[in-house]
Amino acid sequence: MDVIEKVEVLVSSPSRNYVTLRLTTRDGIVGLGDATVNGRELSVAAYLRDHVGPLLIGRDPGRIEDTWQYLYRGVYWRRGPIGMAAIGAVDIALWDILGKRTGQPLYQLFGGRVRDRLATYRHAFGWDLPALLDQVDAHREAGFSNIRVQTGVPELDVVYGVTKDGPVYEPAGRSARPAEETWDAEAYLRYVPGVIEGVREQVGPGVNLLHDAHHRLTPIQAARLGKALEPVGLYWLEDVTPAEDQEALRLVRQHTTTPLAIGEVFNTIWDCQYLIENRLIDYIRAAVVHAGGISHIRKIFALAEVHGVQAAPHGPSDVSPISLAASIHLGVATHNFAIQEYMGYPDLVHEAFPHAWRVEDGHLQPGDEPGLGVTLTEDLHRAEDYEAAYLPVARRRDGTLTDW
Ligand code: EZ4
Ligand code: CO
Repeated sequence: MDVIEKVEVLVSSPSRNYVTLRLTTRDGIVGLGDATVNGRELSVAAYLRDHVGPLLIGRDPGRIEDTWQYLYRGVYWRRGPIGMAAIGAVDIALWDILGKRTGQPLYQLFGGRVRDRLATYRHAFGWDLPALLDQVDAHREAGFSNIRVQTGVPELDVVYGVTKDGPVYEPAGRSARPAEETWDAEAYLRYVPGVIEGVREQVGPGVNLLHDAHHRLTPIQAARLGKALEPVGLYWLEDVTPAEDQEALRLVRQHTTTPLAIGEVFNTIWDCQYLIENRLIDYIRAAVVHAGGISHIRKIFALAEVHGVQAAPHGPSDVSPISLAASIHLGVATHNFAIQEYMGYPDLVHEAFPHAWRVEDGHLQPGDEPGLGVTLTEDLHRAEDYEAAYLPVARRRDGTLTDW
């Protein structure tokens, strides 16, 4: 029996912060896991270093499910984003080790391919319709036919998903405190449907359009937006209301046939259970890293399959190329996996995490390297590069704190 001999937690910042777990076995097999929680990186790193790492030394890396249960059920104070990302990183790394030990890419260990290629969606944004259309066109020319469209709002200075200066949007800002943004739902609702209709008019019916409301609307506002967008025929409307108020989505559902997606902030199958079992959503957006790793998210996908809900994991730049790899392997091997978000990364991130997965003809491919097919470029993972970064906070016009 091989055993886990070394546990390393790397906090690094190849242009943005990442937390990476590296496990090495006595036989010299290396497994990588992603433990990044955007804006809370050091908490996961400490949880891994102080509490999880010491428990892993000497364990059989092949006992993946038992290790998951040990780290989850064996902890009285469980669940939550920090603990679940830490467990997720261990689980991803153990699957990586299994793949390397058996010489198989992970998708083979999940039962082999159910599809030739994995659909993905890209982000297009613009402060106004012409700027947004430029980005939509660029994605279409690059071969992508699923596009998330986010627009600025004239009455607001800052809007989620949109930057005024440059082609790259990154929500986390490097600063000692979160930036503060003003949010006005009525201003957003006055402007956004017209812009998305404008995009539809330009691109015609052959492009799937998505939109993310980022947990900011009340249930009845969300219902209004869903109804207003019905003529556009969205692929989905995402995160319309704060995700913890799950009954809110029943109200939205009663008013609109626009497909609903939610769940990027969910950590366990129990966060997803009510929405899935009651068929209140069409797509579950939990991510491998934030929902306890490969072993646990497979159970979420299986529950979703039973209830006709499709998997569509979160894939912003804060999900590292390691957990994106895990998601792509699952994506080609899971029947009800609809689409993988791919926000894309700065070049330095690709260099820091060389990966076998690739974009091909507007789709994702996992590659055929054993395990995840991701390695680390050691000298791009320097502890001294880490700098505190925060996601913004939002306030209404009267100063009340609201959901960002
Ligand atoms: O704001 O990942 O669908 N994507 C999103 C993301 C989230 C960030 C937060 O870290 O909502 O852009
Ligand atoms: Co989202």
